[in-house]
Parts: sequence; structure tokens; C-alpha cells
Amino acid sequence: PRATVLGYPRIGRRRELKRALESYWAGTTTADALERTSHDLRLATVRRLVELGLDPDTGAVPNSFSRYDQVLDVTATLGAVPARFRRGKGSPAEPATSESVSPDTYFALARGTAEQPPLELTKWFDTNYHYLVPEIGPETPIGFADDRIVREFVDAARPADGGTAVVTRPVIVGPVTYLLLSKPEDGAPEGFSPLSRLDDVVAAYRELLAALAAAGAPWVQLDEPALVSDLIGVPFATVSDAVRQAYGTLTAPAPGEGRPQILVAAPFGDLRRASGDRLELLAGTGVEAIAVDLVRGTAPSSVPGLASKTLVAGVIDGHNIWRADLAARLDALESLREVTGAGAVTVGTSTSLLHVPHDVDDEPRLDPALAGWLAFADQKVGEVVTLARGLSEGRGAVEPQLAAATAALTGRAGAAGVVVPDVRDRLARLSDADFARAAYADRAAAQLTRLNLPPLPTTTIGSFPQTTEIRTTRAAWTRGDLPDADYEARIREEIARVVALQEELGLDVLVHGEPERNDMVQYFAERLAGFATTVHGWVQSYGSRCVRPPILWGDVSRPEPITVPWATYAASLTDKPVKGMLTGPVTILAWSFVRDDQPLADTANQVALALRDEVADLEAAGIAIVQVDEAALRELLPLDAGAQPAYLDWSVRSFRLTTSGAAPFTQIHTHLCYSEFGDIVGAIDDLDADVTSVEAARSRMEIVPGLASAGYARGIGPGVWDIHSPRVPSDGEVSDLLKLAVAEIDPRLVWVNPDCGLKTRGYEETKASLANLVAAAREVRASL
Ligand code: THG
Ligand code: ZN
Repeated sequence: PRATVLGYPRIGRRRELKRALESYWAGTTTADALERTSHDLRLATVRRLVELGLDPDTGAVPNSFSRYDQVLDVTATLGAVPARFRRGKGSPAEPATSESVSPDTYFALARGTAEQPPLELTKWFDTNYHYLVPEIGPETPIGFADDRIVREFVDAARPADGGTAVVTRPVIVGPVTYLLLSKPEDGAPEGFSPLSRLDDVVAAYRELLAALAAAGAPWVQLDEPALVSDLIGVPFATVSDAVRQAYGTLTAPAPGEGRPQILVAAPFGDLRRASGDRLELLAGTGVEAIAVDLVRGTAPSSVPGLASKTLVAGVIDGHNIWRADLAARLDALESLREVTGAGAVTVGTSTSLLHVPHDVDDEPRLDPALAGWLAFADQKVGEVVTLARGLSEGRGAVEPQLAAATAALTGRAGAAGVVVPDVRDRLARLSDADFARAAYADRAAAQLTRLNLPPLPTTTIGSFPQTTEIRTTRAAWTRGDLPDADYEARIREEIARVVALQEELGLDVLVHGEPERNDMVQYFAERLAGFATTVHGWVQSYGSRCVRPPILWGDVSRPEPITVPWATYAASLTDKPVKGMLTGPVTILAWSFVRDDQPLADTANQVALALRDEVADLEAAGIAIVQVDEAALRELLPLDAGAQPAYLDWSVRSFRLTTSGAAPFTQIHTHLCYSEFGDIVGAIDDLDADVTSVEAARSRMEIVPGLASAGYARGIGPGVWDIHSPRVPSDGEVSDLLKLAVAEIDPRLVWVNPDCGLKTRGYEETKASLANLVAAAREVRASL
């Protein structure tokens, strides 16, 4: 095919999948109804892609649907269900055989059961999508257990409804990436590597490919993003060997069996890595096509072995929402065949379109000028189709489209708000002094005197449970159905309730609970100049959960204080210190679609300056503690090791720019989500926050020794309550974790707090857990 995309959103234009899943889980609909909705969404999607110009007959249309997660789908295809979900099935002495996975088991893996926590959720490369981590041990069953992928191909190719038939290209996570993203199953021997099961996995994929060929699939797409990442924890050469082995076997089917042509896709980075050229590696295998990310990757030069293959040129950004410079992209495409020596060039997206919303035309409230600068999934398919036509029929055939794209870009560059001289001037005038606070020892002394807190002070991360009533109130006000004064009164009432509850529980540092915030990024984006928000721009975050990333399109400034009225109201209700709560610049960038016309570092510093003013206003209003959350600091860490130092430098600087205007007697807190901090301990220290809270309960304080040995010597709140499940930890459990912390770190530095915000928890378990947390802190305090 001449044009394709690597994947398409699955949630549905009106989040139909979310609704179907949630009513199935609630027990109000059946598994059959969920299956029907999935079927309808799949067919609607592939037909939409044909309508938008992809070829219906040649495998140009990806079949990339998933009921929950594409990595879980491989686990189900392989029947690779970990033993902890198989108890009671078969005798433990007998090795389990892989068998097809029922909807109950599929969703038990995704969401857990009364007895078993779910598979772990982790970020998919450098996106805001989260996949379910497979658990693979020496005995985990692995086979070709489930032919859903084949049935979904047949469903589109020979539809029962008599509508348009589409010969799709099934999209599956590739065997190497699947195993590299797996973790050892509980009970696996020390040092076991899931990659050691490669032969078994590849054998199953070979059967799957044979079944697809038998069903008539001309192409299959195997996604191998792990090939572009240095954050994979396995030596470079080991990964390359696995690729050679896997694709050597997959491209040589067993006698009498066929296979579709294989497209290996490597989104999110450059296959030509500092440690070796993986484009050349893939070109040396028998696969028919390779999809490269030309948005992140460099323009490739001559590649041996590519003459017999198709290069799918990912020139349209699947990860961001800006309309492309089509004329420039066409220039690049025109020279690509000569430069690389590829046998053929297909125009494609850099990544799946999973990471962008469906359709700009579905956003009636966007400013029309801004809307004209944007391309969501459907517009991106159009761009790919246009470029393919230009490539095969010549520029003349698509001149109007090229001109329209150029005009949109020119309009964008010159539009009011994109460049705001005041914002630029302020940025240009910054000096090193704007990034530094007084010495920590002086700050600590001033804060000790002012705050007068007990040792092991107790606090929470910021948000309290969001009741249905609060969500309804916010929604009514947003719709315009609730007058401002009534809304304000309702929020104040909620804040007063949350403050009273915290006093009753005996917490030392209180929060206002954030009932006014829909989302910790969207809330600020709605109140800062330079951002736009959407109505239907939902992007799947995991399973049925979605976010609506704001669009950061212009220079950022703060028209008026954002959080000050709520924080000061809360502070007026209590004698205890109340923390002001802000979201930091890196997290705001990580969870937004960010402008692509200036360095991220500059954009981050603009956001930082707006937040710096908010810190100053909170301080002036008498707030003694300000927390600036950088939940996503680890998340934006580049996959490419070479790019990490520069990222850590600008991200840390933007945090310091946000906070360093604070006086020594103002205590700056930060909170970081996720527990994998090994790579960034140095950066955490460089943030120079007075107190840092981190996730630590699930890993039983694993982060603490690392921080201690790195010489970390400021306040630290390792989470002692895992808020990711409704389970209430006993006071004994909490005090055991606390004792682990104070054994490693000077007890004068240790804070007592949950792992993360409480907005997804209920009040029952919140009250019980916080009571135990306070009791445990008191017990350990007494023993110091
Ligand atoms: N905000 C944003 N991005 C995030 C998170 C966030 N990315 C990482 C992490 N947190 C992802 N976690 C979630 C958790 C819950 C939901 C989404 C992502 C969620 N969404 C609601 C839903 O889909 O029903 C919609 C929320 C709404 O109504 O606005 O519950 O915290 N930006
Ligand atoms: Zn968190």
C-alpha cells in the first residue's frame, strides 16, 4: 500500500468502549453486549479509515482494536496467565498448558480480583498510555491459545452485516518487545529473564501467523518499540540477538504453512542508535517492511539490505496534534528512496494514532483559527493519504492541499498569542539567581521555627476523595447550570468538611482537598493564557480511563491568581499549616499537547514563571508550605540515553524557576509518582525541594536506601499507604514501613504520608487508613 497509519484510537468517538466496559464490569450488561460493542467499534473504525482514503483491499487499514490493552491481548493470545490467577485449575505438580482466556480471566488480569491484585500498570514508552505488565516465569504457559486476532481479521474481511469488506492488517505487539516489557513471575528463580522464553513465544507467533495467512491476511504488523529505547534494562547486544533470532524464525514458516508479509514497526525513536544500527539489523532479516519514526528519528542514509523491502516512512506525527508542513514532508519523502535505497516507500505515521483524539471537526468550541492548525487522528489519515498521492502522482495532484497546509502554518506563526513579547522579555532577563534559593540549612532553621512541627509530621499528598456529589456540582457549573456563587459555596462547604476531618484525624499539615479540580493539569490549563481545552478530545490513558490533554499553543502567562482563594479559605479554618497545591511545569507539559515550534525548555520556563507568581501570591497570603507536584518527572525521561542529561537539566531548572522565589521560611514540597527512581535520584536532589514525597509502599521503601546512599539530606516522605487499592493498611503495617525508613534516614527528615493523592479512593477507606497512619506516626515518634 502507498499510505497507511500504524494504529487508530480504540475508545470510540463518544467513548463507547468506556461505557460498554464499565457497564459490563458493573454487571448491568453481558459479555455478549460488550462483544457486540467491540465488534461495532472495530467495523466502524476500519470503514472510517477507508472513507478517509486508505486502501480497503491491501492491508493498508490497521486492525488495532483492543478491549483493554494491546499488551494484555498478547498475554491472552499466548494464554500466558500467571499462576496466581490460575489457582485451583489443574494440579500444581502438572505444568499448566496454555488455554484460551475467558472474559472473566482477561478482566481479572486487568483489574484484579478479591484475592489477587491486577497485573501492574506501567507507562508505554514516553506516552501517557499505560499497559499491563506481563508476568513470565520458567513455567508460565505459552502457546497459540486464542485466535481472537484471526477472528477480528475475518470479521472485517467477510462482514456478516453485508457492509463494506475491508482487508485489514492485524497489529500485534512484537515478540521481542512483549518479553522485554515483561517482569519475572512471582517465584521465578533469582536472575530469571523473561527473554529466555523467546523460543516459546516465537513458536506461538509462528502459529498465529500461519492462521492469519490461512484466513487470507496479506500483511501483519508487529510493533517493536523496545528497539528504540535505552530504558529497557537488557544489554543492547542481547536485544539485537533476540531480534535476529525471532525474525529469523518468524520469516521462515514451517513446511506447509504460510505467513502474511511482515511489517515491523519501531515507533517513538530512532532505530539508528548510538550503540548500533537497528534499521540495518532489521533490513538484514527476512521481513518485508519496516516502519520508521521520522518525527523522532533522523533521516536515514543508505541502508544495506533495504532494496528488497518497503520502508514505511513515519513522517506524520502520531504523538502530537499539529497540522504538518506537507510540502516539506513531501520533499523529504521524494528523496527517501534514493537516500535509503529502499525498494519502495509507503507514507505513514510515526506512531499509532492511539495517542491523539479522534477528530478536530468534533470540537465546536475551539477557536476556528486554532482548529485550523490542528490535526487529530482523522486529519492525520488525510495528511498521509495526501502525501501518498503527491508521491505517486506528482505534486501537482495535491497542490491545493499543500498550499492549505502552508497557509495554516504561516497563520499559526503570526497569530496573536503565539509570541507574546512580555513573556519573551521576562524569559530573556532570567539569570542564575532566579534558579537558586538560600542554603538549605538556613531554610530548614527558618522553617523549623515558623512551623513548629513534631518529628515525623503527618500529611497527605493533596487531593481527597472526589464524591459523586462534587463531580456533579462541578459538571453543573461547567455547563452553566449552576451560578458562580452557589458553586463557590458548595466548594467551600466541601473544603470545610475536609479540613475538619483532617483536624479530627490529627494530621499535622493539612490540605484543602482539591474539590474544585477536574484534573491536576487540565485545571491549570483552563486558567492560564496560551492553553486551549477540548470537549471530546479524549485519549485513552489505560483501560476505560481517559484524559483530555490540553493544547499548549501560545506563550504562557497567568491572567490572575488560580489557587489562592481556596487555599486561604482552608487556612482560615484551622490553626494548623495548610499546604498550597500546584502542578509543576514538567507535569503540565507531559500531560498536554505541547507546541512544536520552540524548545521544550523554553515552554517549560514560561509555565514555570506563571507558577512562580502563584507561589509568590500564596506566600504573600500567609501560606507557609507550597507543594509543587512533578508527578510526571520520571515519565518524560527520554528513551534515548544520549538525550537524558539535557532533559534532566531543563526539567530541574524549570522546577527551580517555579520555586526559587520563595523566602527561606516558606517550605517547598514536591511529590513524584511511580517508584522507579533509580535513573533520576540525582535529579530529585537537584530539585532542591525542602520535602519530597514519593511512592514507596508497594516496593516496601525500596527507594529509601538509594536516596540515603546518594547523600539525600532534605525532607523525605516515602509513602506508607498504597492508595492504588481500596485496602486499609493496619497501623502495625504502617509503623513497620516507617521503621524501615527511619533506620536508613535521619528521623528528623522523615515525613509520614500516603503514596499519592486520594481522589480515586472512597471516604470509608480514607478515614480508616489515615487514622492508622496517624497512630503509627505517633507510635514511632514515641520510640525515637
Ligand atoms: N491526569 C492526567 N494525566 C495522567 C494522570 C492524571 N496520566 C497519568 C495518570 N494520571 C493516569 N491515570 C488516570 C487516572 C484516572 C483517570 C485518568 C487517568 C480518570 N479519567 C476519567 C475517566 O476516564 O473516566 C475522566 C476524568 C474527567 O472526567 O475529567 O479517571 O491524573 N492529565
Ligand atoms: Zn502520585
